[in-house]
Amino acid sequence: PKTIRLADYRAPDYLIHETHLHFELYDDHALVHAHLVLERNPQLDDSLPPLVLDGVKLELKHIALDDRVLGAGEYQVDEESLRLQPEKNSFTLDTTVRIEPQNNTELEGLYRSGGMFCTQCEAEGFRKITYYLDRPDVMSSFTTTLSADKQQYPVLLSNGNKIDEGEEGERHWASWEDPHKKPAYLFALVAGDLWCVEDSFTTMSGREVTLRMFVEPQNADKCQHGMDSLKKSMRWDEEVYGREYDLDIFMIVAVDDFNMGAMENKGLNIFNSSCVLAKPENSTDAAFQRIESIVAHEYFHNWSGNRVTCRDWFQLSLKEGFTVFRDAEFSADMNSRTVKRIEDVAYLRTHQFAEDAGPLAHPVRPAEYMEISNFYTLTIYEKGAEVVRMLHTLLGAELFRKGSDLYFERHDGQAVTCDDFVAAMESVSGRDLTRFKLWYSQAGTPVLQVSDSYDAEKQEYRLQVRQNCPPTPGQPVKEPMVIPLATGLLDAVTGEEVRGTQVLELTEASQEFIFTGIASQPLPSLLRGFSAPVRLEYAYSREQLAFLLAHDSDGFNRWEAGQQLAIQVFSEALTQQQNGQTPAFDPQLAQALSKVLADTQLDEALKAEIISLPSLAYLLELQTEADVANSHVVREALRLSLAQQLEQPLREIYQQLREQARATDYRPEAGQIGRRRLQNMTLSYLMLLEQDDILAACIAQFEQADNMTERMAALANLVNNPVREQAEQALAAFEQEFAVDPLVMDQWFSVQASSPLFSDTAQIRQLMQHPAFSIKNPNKVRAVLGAFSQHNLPQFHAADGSGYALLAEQVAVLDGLNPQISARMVNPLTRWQRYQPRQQQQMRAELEKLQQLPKISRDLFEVLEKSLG
Ligand code: HT7
Ligand code: ZN
Repeated sequence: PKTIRLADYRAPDYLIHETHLHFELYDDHALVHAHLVLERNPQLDDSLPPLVLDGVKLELKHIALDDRVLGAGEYQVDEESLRLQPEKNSFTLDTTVRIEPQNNTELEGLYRSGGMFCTQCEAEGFRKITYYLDRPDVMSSFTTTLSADKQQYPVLLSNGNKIDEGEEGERHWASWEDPHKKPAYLFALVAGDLWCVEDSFTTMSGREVTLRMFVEPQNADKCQHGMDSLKKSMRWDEEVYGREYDLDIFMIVAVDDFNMGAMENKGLNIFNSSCVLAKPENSTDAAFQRIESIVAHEYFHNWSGNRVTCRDWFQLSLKEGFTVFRDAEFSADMNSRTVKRIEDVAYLRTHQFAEDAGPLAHPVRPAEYMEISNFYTLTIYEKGAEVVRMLHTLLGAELFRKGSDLYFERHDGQAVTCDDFVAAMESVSGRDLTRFKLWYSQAGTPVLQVSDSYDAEKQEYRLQVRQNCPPTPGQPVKEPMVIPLATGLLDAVTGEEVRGTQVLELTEASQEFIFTGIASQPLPSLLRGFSAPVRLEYAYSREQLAFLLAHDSDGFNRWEAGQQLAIQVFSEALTQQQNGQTPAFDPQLAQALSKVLADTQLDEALKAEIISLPSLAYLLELQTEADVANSHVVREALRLSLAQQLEQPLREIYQQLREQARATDYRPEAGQIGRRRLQNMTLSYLMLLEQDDILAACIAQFEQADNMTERMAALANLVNNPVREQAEQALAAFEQEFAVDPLVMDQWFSVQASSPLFSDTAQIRQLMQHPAFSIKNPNKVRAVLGAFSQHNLPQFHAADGSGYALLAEQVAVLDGLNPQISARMVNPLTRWQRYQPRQQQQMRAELEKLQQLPKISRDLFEVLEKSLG
């Protein structure tokens, strides 16, 4: 496979002004007729180079240039393209291709999911539908006609507005017109026997927009939350960004087989059913919140992605980073801002920092790739969002909004770059952001080393800050970045704030900041709200961390202080365990947490976050050589020790919250979600005590709760309990009740696969034999293999290497079916250098075996090559 480089970007030789498509859909094939109106790109010279259209797995049936059918010698077709020689500046091209959606297991292009036809064109799926200039800077108007069997496919959808429809015997057809020019990756069609839920939205200028959700009939009762989320998103984008929806209809379709979460096709969003369907009895709070944020994310793309799109795929974070920032702010406004930030930062630090420190590290704007599907990464999405957040912090909310208004105004209808986005921010602020843009081109997570000194005589407090960024593949040396360091100062005795949050701007490798008029040695609260995606090093003592946990006015930093305290206590015990001693835990942690539990000012959601220990994955990420087995043992021992020391308050809180839950009708709103989270967190601690009354309470919660959040938490606790029998009984009851619902069965799979006590590799193999499992369905693969390799770390890293072998063997199978998924699933093996020598060897061996696959995909090839070096 060849490497594509940003430096090689060239404007397209030809433009496509109009695209007229006609799809004839049949059970065993589809015919795609395309009529394209093309022109030599007027911005280039007036030569007529060959027209090279992208096309993959297409059987060409007909081709005509300006209505003249071409003879065999007049065009060339290979595995990836169709080449011909135009004779005029402006011309039309007609093609007909035959494709087989029913055999498309890659879920890219036109494929079948259950009984319906659907499409996924981002990034380069359109070329699997018809010959085209499949690149985002070619924007065209589209009309689409679909014809299919009337009974089997009563619903026929595409982008834009329906302009005509009709019937012909057993078949019918519908024509759609999209008034907005768009790149091919935003094209979509759907045909199926679908139930429609309808609502409407009045935009800020008073236009009425029809909202429709299309789902399989059995899911008709799971649409309300998605629809509510959509309306909230539409209102929020008007209020916060001044963005109004621009078509008369907005449609969402739920499909069961989907490689990612959802897709923002113009006017016709297609969703993985797990990311849009929910009802309280079947879906957890986490699912409700995920749906709210994904519906918002896809809707927000209508401006940040669709109206203003990317010039090329190197600019992917232009739309994804900005849109993740927008959806995070939306979720923060709809729920608890602090908790949302905590969740996002925990995720970023565990997973994106790991990516940025490994062999697959790449900048937010990569300079090269082999397979673009591999670049839908945490760096592009989550770090990209942090980069936008830093701009927001540096400019302030008002200027940032002006910058975003200018960006949309300047570039409406265009395909642009990350530089254009930053340029708009420069224009409105008058700032030179050249150095800031290093965030787009330099990979790796910067480390901030902070030290301080206090001069009582001068009443001066000084912060010394050094920054450095470790080498990453292809980037051995880094330049200093612009880093906003939000800082507050606390009185070290009373805990009162002596300096409110101030954003210190780092621009040099080493800098000093002086605070004057400080009456006594303060305690710094650094990187408030996680104002930059960096690793912060400051030598806090445990007492200081406990103090910050009790007093910091910044909720995020209170949580962070608790996490850092827990990390210190854990690390000390881990060293003891590694040296053959019994780990002992500093009681300061339990003392600090007991104060948190007793604090009547703190809300339940934040309490739940604060008493949660850092995940095993994060604790491993912090180690130079990850010691999975000992870390798991010590973390579990620490959890038990906390449960023992905090038993009384934990019991009281659990009982009170469970009572409250029983007395209240379930609603997925922030207050209730926080209370349930704390309730379930206290239960998981208490279950470690292995006491009969607690077990009975857990079983009662499982059996009696009217919502999936409480049921699933109880089930997870039973599955993670040493007595297998109870777990099996609960799992059997659950399976019987929910066997018909694939989304609930995904949770059933995942709760088992994630549990180190319940599932070793033999159990995982058994799960894969279950009739509800299918290797062709990405949700099932994620629920079993994803959960096993990412959440069940002790078993995945089993000493005999069986976890690695199982994953690699399944990746090989997947690669023949769905390369996007195989390249994602292999990820846990790719950071083999992080582990102990024996594990390194075992992981490497599996990766090397995969490299020998006779028909390896480009997706998997690229990941393996980067990982093995
Ligand atoms: N923009 C969408 C990306 C996407 C995707 C990419 C590659 C393969 C399959 C895909 N499905 C959706 C989703 C988003 O970020 O909103
Ligand atoms: Zn997106």
